[in-house]
Amino acid sequence: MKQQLENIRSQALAALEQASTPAALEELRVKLLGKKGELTAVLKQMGKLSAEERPVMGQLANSVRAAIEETLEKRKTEISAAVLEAKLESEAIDVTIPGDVVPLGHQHPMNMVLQEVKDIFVGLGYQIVDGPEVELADYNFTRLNIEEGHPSRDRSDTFYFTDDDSVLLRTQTSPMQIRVMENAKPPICILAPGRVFRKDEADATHSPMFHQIEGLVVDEHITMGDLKGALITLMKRLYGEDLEVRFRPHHFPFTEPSCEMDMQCHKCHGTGEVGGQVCSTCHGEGWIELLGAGMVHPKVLEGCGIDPEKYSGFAFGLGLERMAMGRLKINDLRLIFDNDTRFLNQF
Ligand code: 2U9
Repeated sequence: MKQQLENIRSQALAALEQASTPAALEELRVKLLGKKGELTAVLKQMGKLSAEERPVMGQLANSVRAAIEETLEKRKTEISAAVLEAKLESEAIDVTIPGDVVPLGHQHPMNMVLQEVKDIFVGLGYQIVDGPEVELADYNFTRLNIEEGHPSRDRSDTFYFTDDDSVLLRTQTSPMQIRVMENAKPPICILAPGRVFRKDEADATHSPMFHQIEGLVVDEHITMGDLKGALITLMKRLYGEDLEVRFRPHHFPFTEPSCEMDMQCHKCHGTGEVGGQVCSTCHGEGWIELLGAGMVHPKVLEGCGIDPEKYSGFAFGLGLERMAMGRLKINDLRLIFDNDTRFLNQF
């Protein structure tokens, strides 16, 4: 029995030293110390021993069990340290590896130009106003001195909601200025940017929805000189101080007198030709149309309860898409609405 116990001890210690996983250790513990284990099997034979041998073998058996338990504990600690070490090794993060680049978006080019124009006017003391896109024909046409039967009221040009043509998608942002004039006393100094809608087929220069920016200034002693000052300031800030502009007489029902403002063509510098050919940018005109403007018609002021004998005002309107096309050198309006990132990423 002594030999048996010694064999168990030496084989057990060797096996424990070789075990390399927690599962292998547990298997050995059951095999060596469990109820059906090798040591238990030997102890069961103790009864057969003489009274002198029993305590000696008992002591030996205990020391074998203690040696096995001690080695088991030692290996447990060693193996869990090795497992942790391997885990740390495999999960180590190399903080020097460059990160994945997340593509960042940016403002739509239309918004960039809108923001530029708004910033310029806020700097000049204008308030930005916003209003409904579904409007009354009264505000969109009548109050702006656009009489019944005027071509811009035509059903082929305007999106109406009602059979009596009284509710529509606004064709200009001007109804917003009427709403302000009805409710506020001069001085009025506002900028009304927004979406407008006209029944246009989409092509390189037309879209059924586009953006306008309109401005309105009403006070005592406002003159055409104030109008020119504001618009020349806007254009020089947008296009640079060297810009040459001109004002041409025009007609709008809501302003009197009315004018259009052109800038000198940046391609041909006003000559209308480049290298003996007709300039492709201004089609030989030498000038590029920028916006319309004028002194607010006395009838329009009066209709909003503002005395035209005491007050005068100027107004202007420009198409934002047209402005952005010139500013960003885009030749097809549809590019602005397509939202193709290959186009948008160029800005
Ligand atoms: C009120 C009184 C007058 C706004 C004006 C224009 C001239 C003009 C066009 C520019 C290009 C429309 O988008 S476009 O097609 N607009 O030429 N707009 S004066 O005049 C107003 C506005 C409101 C109460």
